[in-house]
Amino acid sequence: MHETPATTLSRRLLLRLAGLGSVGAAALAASRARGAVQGYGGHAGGHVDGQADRHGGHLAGAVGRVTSLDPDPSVYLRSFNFSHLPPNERARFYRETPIAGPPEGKLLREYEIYAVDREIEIAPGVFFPAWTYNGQVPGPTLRATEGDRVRVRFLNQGSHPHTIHFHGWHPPQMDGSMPEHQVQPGDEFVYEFDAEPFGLHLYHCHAVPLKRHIHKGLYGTFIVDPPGGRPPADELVMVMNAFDTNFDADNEVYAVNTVAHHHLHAPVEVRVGELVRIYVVNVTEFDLLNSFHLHGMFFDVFRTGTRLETSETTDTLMLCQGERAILETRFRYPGRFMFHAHQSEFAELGWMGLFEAVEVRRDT
Ligand SMILES: [Cu+2]
Repeated sequence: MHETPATTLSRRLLLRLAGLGSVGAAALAASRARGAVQGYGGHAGGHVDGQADRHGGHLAGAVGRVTSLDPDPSVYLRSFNFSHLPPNERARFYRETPIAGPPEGKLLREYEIYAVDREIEIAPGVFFPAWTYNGQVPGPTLRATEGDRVRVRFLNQGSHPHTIHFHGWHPPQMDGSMPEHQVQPGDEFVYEFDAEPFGLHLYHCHAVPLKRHIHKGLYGTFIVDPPGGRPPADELVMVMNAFDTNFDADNEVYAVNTVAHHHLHAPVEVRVGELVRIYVVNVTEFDLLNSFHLHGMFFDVFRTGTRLETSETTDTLMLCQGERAILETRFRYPGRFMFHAHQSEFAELGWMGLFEAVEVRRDT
């Protein structure tokens, strides 16, 4: 890779001193942009807005909070098939209809996904000119059961040609990858296929240049549940992503679910003893690898989610771009547990958060 002390320094300087180089950042008060993403390794002072001290200086992470949480990463975490929307609004984007058997129980799942250019705030004061599915990065999490029929009406309301390329079995004309598959601005296309195999998949734009179209924000999670489902659990979606704010083919901001250090400020609340299932997808562009490390405990790994038996029990998982894995664990102790990329640089640049495990009183 091209990582040298000089480039590392320039990335830090970009973040800490130069207003982060993003479109829109120039409009920010310099004092707010300065030091927006700080390392967690010893910076105790210099908070610019006075609200970042709650977790102690060594854990400050990003200073301040983003001004708009739309969608809120804490909501995105547990939203499946637009479940965060009120029913009448949800029906615009997602409908399910039983398919006559045999076999019984299959559903036709219909989605409306649109591409739209939208500026998003990825760290306090750091705005990124994203290309999005349905105005959000990552795009909405789609979820079906193996054997269901999936029909996605895709409308390109963006300024460039886009597609949706799904991972999973499908005929070639549904692949969204070839020149003839490009959906021009103002046009639409309907993707239709059976949901298989069960597992944790993703979808993303496959227009060229591919790295630019993915990194701009056109990706999301596609979960296919096994026919019998998985054991009940508290389920979370975490997409490891990053942003090249100055378009030098190197990332300045890292996160899960877009907003740097969001879960340092808003820890992910989980219950002691309850099964927690994390759907981890790596879409990070420009870096060969990303990773997920959880403190104080271990988790079972189901790579690509295509088997029901764990293949590995560890506390650190490494994923290439496009790779994903389902993690399962139970918090044994109450309290705060850090999770982050084990690439320290990614952690310092935003990819770090906290779980807060709480005891739940069970009245018997
Ligand atoms: Cu695209």
